[in-house]
Amino acid sequence: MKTKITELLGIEYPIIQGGMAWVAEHKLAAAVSNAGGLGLIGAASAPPEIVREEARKCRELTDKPFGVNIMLLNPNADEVAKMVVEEGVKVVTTGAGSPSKYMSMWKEAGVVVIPVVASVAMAKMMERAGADAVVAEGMESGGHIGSTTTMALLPQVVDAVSIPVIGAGGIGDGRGFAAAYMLGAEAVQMGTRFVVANESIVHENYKNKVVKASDVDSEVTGLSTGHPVRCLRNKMTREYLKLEKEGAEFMELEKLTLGTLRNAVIDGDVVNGTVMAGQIAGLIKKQQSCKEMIEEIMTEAEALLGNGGRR
Ligand code: TUI
Repeated sequence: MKTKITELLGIEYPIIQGGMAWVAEHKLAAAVSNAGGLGLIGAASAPPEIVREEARKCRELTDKPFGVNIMLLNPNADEVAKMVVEEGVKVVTTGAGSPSKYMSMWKEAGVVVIPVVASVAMAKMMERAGADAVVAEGMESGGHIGSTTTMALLPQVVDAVSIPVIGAGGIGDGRGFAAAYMLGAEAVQMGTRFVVANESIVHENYKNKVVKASDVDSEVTGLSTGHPVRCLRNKMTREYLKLEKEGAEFMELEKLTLGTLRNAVIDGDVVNGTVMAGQIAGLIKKQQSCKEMIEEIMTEAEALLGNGGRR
């Protein structure tokens, strides 16, 4: 399936893997790229040298294009932004803020820049700043989110900008792909489905929690602090939401979440840890290779789209 995004990125299928903190390391990114999608390394809060190593290891595992996601709340974001240029990374996506100040450096280096946005205003700003495409991410997504759903956000962003738009948030299978395509997306980005991939290094406890989740098992913490984060309900979210309701201070809430994504992803603490996942977790029932996932999604989507988008 050819779209503006497969052409722009030189990839086979219009499927991008989200740049998830701790989860999106080189093995997952390389597996997605080798399967014909675009794999991303999530720089999250890692120091630049670690991200550099990850990019180098990814290049050893694939000769296909891959990218790096830069989380703009990262205090090391400036250094990571320079590092991607030094390493010749071809694609950069950004999250949780505006990458405007890096844009000229990246464009001069020939990097394809794809900011993740959660609003029409931000999408327009990114187009003006020179972005090659944007990911319109709805609040169904796991992790740090905006406040508009994918169904409402995606077509409004598509109408507001001339650059290609990638849909994200709540997409987990071929039906979701086809729906996003119908709303004008040139590709989709998925996170939660890839969390449970065979090639994902995520702890088995975390994968099991995603596979067992139902449609109503996620919560949004941090609405009061300005950093809303969607994750699966557990002891941590119950305590967090209770404290938040009681009007707890920012620092008291921070104590509950600091370092706890790592505890969940790496150590498998799904009780006190932060188990970031999207609302689509309820749809994700099996662990497969990235190749199987991508082929299954594309086969289903192409059948639906070839049939006027009806099941
Ligand atoms: O960035 C994400 N998802 C993330 S980042 C992350 S790490 C983290 N952990 C705890 C607290 C905060 C972050 C986990 N998941 N998705 C992309 C995304 N970007 N979603 C929403 C946005 C966004 C929000 C505001 C993009 C731009 C924006 O602009 C605000 C501004 O600067 O004007």
